[in-house]
Amino acid sequence: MTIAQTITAPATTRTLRVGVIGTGMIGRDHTRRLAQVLAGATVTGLYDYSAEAAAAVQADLAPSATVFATGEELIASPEVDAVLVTSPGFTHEAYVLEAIAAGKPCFCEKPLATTAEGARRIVEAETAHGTRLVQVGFMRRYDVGYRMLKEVVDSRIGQPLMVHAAHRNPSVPEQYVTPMAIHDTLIHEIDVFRWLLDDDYVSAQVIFPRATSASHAALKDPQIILLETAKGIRIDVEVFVNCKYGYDIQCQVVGEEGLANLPEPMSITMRKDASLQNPILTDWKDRFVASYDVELQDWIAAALAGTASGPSAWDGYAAAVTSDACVEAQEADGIVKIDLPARPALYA
Ligand code: NAD
Ligand code: ISE
Repeated sequence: MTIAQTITAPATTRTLRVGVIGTGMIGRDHTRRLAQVLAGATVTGLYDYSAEAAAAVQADLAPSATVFATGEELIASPEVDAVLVTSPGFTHEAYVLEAIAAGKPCFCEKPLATTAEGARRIVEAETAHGTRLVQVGFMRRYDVGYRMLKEVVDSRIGQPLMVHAAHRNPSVPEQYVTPMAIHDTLIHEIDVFRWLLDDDYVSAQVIFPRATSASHAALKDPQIILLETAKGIRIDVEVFVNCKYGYDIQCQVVGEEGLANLPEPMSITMRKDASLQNPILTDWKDRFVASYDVELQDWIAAALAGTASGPSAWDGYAAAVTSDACVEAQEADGIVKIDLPARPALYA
């Protein structure tokens, strides 16, 4: 099997002029990609709530970009063909709606919106516009390991019956609270399993094991999320955001004829000091570094053609509906039903 994770330059000599809203951790990293790694794009606009943060990224990575006074001015600017939204989740909806109103392609980091209603408004605006403009930053769909896993799940292990998964972060900032385990962290699994299994969710439940001592009044850690799909597949995901030892993403799909595991990231095995050793990554930026490159190159190609591909606003909406149900399940002490309306033709 050959599944390459390569960057393909767009088939045009035009350059996409991108405005970046939110120049924090991932905004800076995506600006670096656009400015230094990928083909076909240049960063012409920057905006951050903190003027210093925008100025620092301008100085380090995009000296010819204009720093705008507001995100709205950036979106409206004739210097900006397409918009990259990397501000905090609660700000996404307004910026994405503004980009759609301006008819400009928009890459929005996850989550598309922090509530299902917010994501629904984006779906409605894009549907009214009539063509796709929005790509959501669900980069795992571009990860070579998940792509290899999907090929095996689709063709080699019979019908999938169960998925066992884990999403572990070594630690999280103090402001990370219990619901964030869902809409900040689990949201990656919520999206990637819809894509991997070609299925939608019908119910969710959350179980809290014994808490780690790194938990606090506003954070219960770890959590186990149980999802059920329309085809009857059962998924369990352990979210453990203070696991200490590393950044570890695990996924095993059990089918009726075999089982398949997500590959481990490539690393050197050492025999040393009377032990067999394999390093484990500690940062999500390194674990998915190539996927971010490929997803943004895909976005550039589609945006140059005036549209979007990859994970859609509908996928962002489906993830938001599921997230809302999981957050409800954190409180509900039982099973919460998930009801997704019919998918509009634009996203068929
Ligand atoms: P961050 O806090 O490091 O950066 C956010 C930046 O946005 C800050 O510089 C802040 O000043 C700025 N900001 C705040 N309010 C703003 C507003 N109203 N308008 C414009 N800018 C504003 O956060 P981050 O880790 O870079 O996360 C940003 C987004 O990216 C989040 O939605 C997060 O979930 C997502 N993210 C995705 C991944 C992934 O793996 N795909 C990884 C990390 C973060
Ligand atoms: C972060 O925002 C991400 O998106 C990372 O991929 C995830 O592992 C982490 O838990 C989130 O906080």
